[in-house]
Amino acid sequence: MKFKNIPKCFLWGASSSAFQVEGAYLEDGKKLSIADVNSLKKSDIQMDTKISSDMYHHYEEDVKLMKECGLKSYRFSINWTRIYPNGDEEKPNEKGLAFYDTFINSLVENGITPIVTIYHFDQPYHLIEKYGGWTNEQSIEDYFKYAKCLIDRFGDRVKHWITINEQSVMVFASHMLGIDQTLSDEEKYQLAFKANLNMWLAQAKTMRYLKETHPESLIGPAVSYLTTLPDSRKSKDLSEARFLEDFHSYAQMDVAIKGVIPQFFLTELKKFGVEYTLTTEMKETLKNGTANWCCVNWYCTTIVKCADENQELPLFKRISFVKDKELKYTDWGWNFDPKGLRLAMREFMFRYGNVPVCISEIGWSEKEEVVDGKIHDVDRIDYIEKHVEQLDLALADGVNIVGMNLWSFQDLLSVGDGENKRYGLVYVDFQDNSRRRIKKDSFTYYQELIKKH
Ligand code: BGP
Repeated sequence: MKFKNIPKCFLWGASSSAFQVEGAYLEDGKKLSIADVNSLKKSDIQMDTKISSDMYHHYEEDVKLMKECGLKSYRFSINWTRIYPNGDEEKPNEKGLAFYDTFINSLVENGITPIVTIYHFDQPYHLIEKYGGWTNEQSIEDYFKYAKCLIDRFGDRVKHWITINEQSVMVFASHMLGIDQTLSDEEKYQLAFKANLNMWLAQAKTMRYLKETHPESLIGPAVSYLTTLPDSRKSKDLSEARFLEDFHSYAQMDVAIKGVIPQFFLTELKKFGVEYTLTTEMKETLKNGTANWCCVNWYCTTIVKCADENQELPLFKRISFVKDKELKYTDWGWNFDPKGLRLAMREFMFRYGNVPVCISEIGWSEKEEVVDGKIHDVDRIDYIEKHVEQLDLALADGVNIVGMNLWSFQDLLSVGDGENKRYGLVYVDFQDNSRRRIKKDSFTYYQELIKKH
């Protein structure tokens, strides 16, 4: 299939994050992150971060495969604990920086644009033990020191930056921030939303710094973009569906792009028992450090109905989630609903005009087996094709979409579901110590798609 509206400069890419793909979890000075700690708690039931896809030792082979596939971009994250193993050191770990230097160079040499996520769920665990991680304002400085170090070191070659991956996901799944899960819901929300504000401030400082030092570069968050549909035509369902999008996704984009926390967010926050005291300095930090592009992670649509009309309740007590029997779902409950993507893209344009938007994650998960040396992932191919079709239509609608990075390039460790939930264009044999790679049928499909465009 050839699509008409996709520009030649489109970043056809793929995506991953450090703790999900690298392995080498204590090598070359690296220490534990909260993502490692949470994964190690499940080591008896599923794969953990110790080896995962072992990209740390396979990156040359992987870059070769990326080049063969024709990728124009590769979105990956830097493992915070390779650079600042404890998070509070004065000087970075040179071995960690050297690893990413080599990796970034090999991407650039092969004509692949690096898209770098500064922080993807992996704050150094030491900072959580020491002062409660993001719930403490000191995190703002520790993150900024780390982000600045990356920008200073790699900014000559990296022109596409992502500050924080899926902040609102971490706030609601607050074990990802290291928040004690035995606390009451109210206590957890207090801490998680405090962390939310600290992350916004840290991000704003970083965006300002990048724009001042590298004005030609792009920087913004990767927002978990929920396209939420109402279960019925009733206005109570529609308004709660909209509200979930606003609260979960657009509040994050508003703060990053407009530099202001929207009032609807602050009003809703009170229902969680949380109130922000915003100083003039904080407001200025947000206003002076805004994004000049926005990345979004988009997988499927979400369907909700109003469960309780009492508007005094916090959002998650007012809604319930619904499954549409007519849609296809993965084994993990994520639907196949490509038209939702065009809706999302158009809505982005109506809110933020011509700000460039990049899909930083999109993908289809399956349990897969090798049969006669091959993996026939027909559903993934169908998923890619139908979603690119919708992107093409969104481009025709005028949305400034600059790229699409499939989650994921090679199979990796799923955040919640271990190794059986595979997303890759490249199969990784997790039973085999050498982590053998095999190209799936979707690899060839994507390769041809890129070539045609
Ligand atoms: C996003 C995360 C990724 C990735 C993906 C799939 O929320 O940014 O890190 O894991 O979702 O989710 P899962 O791994 O739970 O299948």
